[in-house]
Amino acid sequence: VQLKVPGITAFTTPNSDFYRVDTALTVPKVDAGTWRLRIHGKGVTRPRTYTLDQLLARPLIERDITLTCVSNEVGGPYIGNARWLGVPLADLLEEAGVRPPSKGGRADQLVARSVDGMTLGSPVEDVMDGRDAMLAVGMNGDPLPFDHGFPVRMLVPGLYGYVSACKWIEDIELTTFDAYDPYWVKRKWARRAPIKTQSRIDTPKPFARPTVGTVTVAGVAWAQHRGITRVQIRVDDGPWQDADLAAQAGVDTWRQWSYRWNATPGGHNITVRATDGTGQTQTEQRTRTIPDGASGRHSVFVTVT
Ligand SMILES: Nc1nc2c(c(=O)[nH]1)N[C@H]1C(S)=C(S)[C@@H](COP(=O)(O)O)O[C@H]1N2
Ligand SMILES: [Mo]
Repeated sequence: VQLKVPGITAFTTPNSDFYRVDTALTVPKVDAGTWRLRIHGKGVTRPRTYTLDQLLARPLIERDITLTCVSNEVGGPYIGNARWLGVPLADLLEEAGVRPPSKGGRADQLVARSVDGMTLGSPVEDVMDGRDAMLAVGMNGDPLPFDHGFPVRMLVPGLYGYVSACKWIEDIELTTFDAYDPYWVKRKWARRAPIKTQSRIDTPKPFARPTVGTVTVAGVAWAQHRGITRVQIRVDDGPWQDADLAAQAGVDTWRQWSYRWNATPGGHNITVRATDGTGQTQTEQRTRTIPDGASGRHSVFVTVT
């Protein structure tokens, strides 16, 4: 999964480098001993409250999942990939008596609340459709860092962070999209926000001055929960050329790619596009990040000397 190309983003993002996006002016320092998680609401026949020890005593899964912020611009840095250890969330919901809408459940929105009052809403259907939605307690072999939600955060592969990745979580309420708008939805962001297919050129950097000959163009592409099946590169107005893909870790992670370019003298624009596991190619249409994530293609301008 890791190509040996200088300048490419590491497949696994170290915890110390992992982007941080939240509204917390001071990071909550939750006492793990007194922390509780409550699950309640519409269609919950057996409301439950868990301690951290009770969660840790359950079977845990460990998965590579790439997290992305909806506010990430095309080519931007608000994306990271980690190996998360956690409790499967669908199991907890099933124990509480929750059924997804497709099986007659009355709640279509799961609202997660944090100790600092943030609210995030995810589709119950997505959380229970078999993907690795989890309550994460570990990140890259360490306990969850304070910055990333200690002691427990939620993760749902395929959804932007603001509709899935509640840090410092303490409450899960089953409700409907009609009945409740969480924090960012009240501020005009979309109710539902699956991650858009995207790709980024990590090397060469914008305005680099590589020398004539073979230049390795490389980067990452992501379409969480659909996977990446193809990445293509275009130089100036030339034809799209297939890049080489690194092995795919899974459909929920980004995928590295590289392309050996025979660089000729002068200024050149290099553009990337990715195709996801459903066969859809990333759109050329540029949109802003609000309301449901930026689309469009990343390109870099370089001068070959
Ligand atoms: N409690 C809380 N959880 C939160 C947020 C927040 O502001 N408060 N921000 C969300 C957003 S917008 C994103 S993109 C992810 C970022 O997670 P990270 O900071 O661990 O990268 O956390 C989500 N969970
Ligand atoms: Mo975000």
